[in-house]
Amino acid sequence: MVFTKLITCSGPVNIAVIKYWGKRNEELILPSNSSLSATLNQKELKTVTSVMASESFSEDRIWLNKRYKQRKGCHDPLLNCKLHICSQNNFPTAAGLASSASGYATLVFAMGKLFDIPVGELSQIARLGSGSACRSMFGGWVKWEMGEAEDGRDCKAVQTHDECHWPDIRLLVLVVSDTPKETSSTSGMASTVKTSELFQHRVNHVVTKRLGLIEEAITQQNFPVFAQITMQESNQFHAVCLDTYPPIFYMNDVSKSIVDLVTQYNAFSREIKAAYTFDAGPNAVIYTLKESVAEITSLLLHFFPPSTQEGCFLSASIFLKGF
Ligand code: 2P0
Repeated sequence: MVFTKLITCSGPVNIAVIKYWGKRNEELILPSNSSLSATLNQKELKTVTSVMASESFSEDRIWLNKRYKQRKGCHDPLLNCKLHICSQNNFPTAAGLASSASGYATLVFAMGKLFDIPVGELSQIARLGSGSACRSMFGGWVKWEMGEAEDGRDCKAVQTHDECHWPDIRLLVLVVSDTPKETSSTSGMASTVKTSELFQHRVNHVVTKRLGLIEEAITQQNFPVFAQITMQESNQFHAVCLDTYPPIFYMNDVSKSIVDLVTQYNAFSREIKAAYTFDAGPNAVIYTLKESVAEITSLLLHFFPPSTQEGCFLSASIFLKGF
């Protein structure tokens, strides 16, 4: 009889409010600073991955969004099997929407099930695929602690607050462009570490302070404080990219218009009711509260009507359960 086993899993995207950018060890994927994110629910954005192990396969194969990718083998010595992996995102891949996080997290989770790896070890394995993937292994609010050990044993993701903690928080995802970015996160952050002085200032004097403040704001469900830090973090991350030599630009003119719109909305409201954040791409994520979703959505639709292709509203409502 030929041994065959198939596992299919889906996994979530996470959106950082304290950004990971820069590694102190590229091989072990040890970050230069700790980071913090929220894991989205899987109603709108997710990766679905199937892994099939079979003695009848002659080689390992992987398909990403229906395209066959040439890969080196990942032969498992325990089973005399080759693997066929099929992974699909229901959102733009490599456009700064954390596709590598959900992609690797889901793959590692599926492999873990296939080979009976204890769940507790999976986050650290996911990190080796893509740093931010370790945060997608948990639901709710997740901190990736940079740790101090050289071998990375204390570098791990932990849930700080569960998915029920702040029921009124919402995310709006605005797809500004679905074309893959020009500079990958991996090469971009390596270049930043080598060349940016602002990056040194950030990791030595800024991130730890902000991490403490935002964790407290989340605990207290203090949206204005949470939102201000979120926007300052996004701004500093992109400033660090600009301070990299040669500079890296992830935001475009539409992204900047979204920053303006949120800034004016908050000024007009006389309180901070929305926070933008941008990752390694032009697409925007807006954190807000349930009570403001309708107002912000109508503003966004007015200024960025979907028909013009310049920013389109994609999803609301945050997360729950990692898997
Ligand atoms: C984050 N980003 O914290 C930050 C903000 C992008 C900007 O994590 O080299 O794709 O595979 O570890 O995980 C993107 O980094 O990079 C990222 P690698 P990864 O979400």
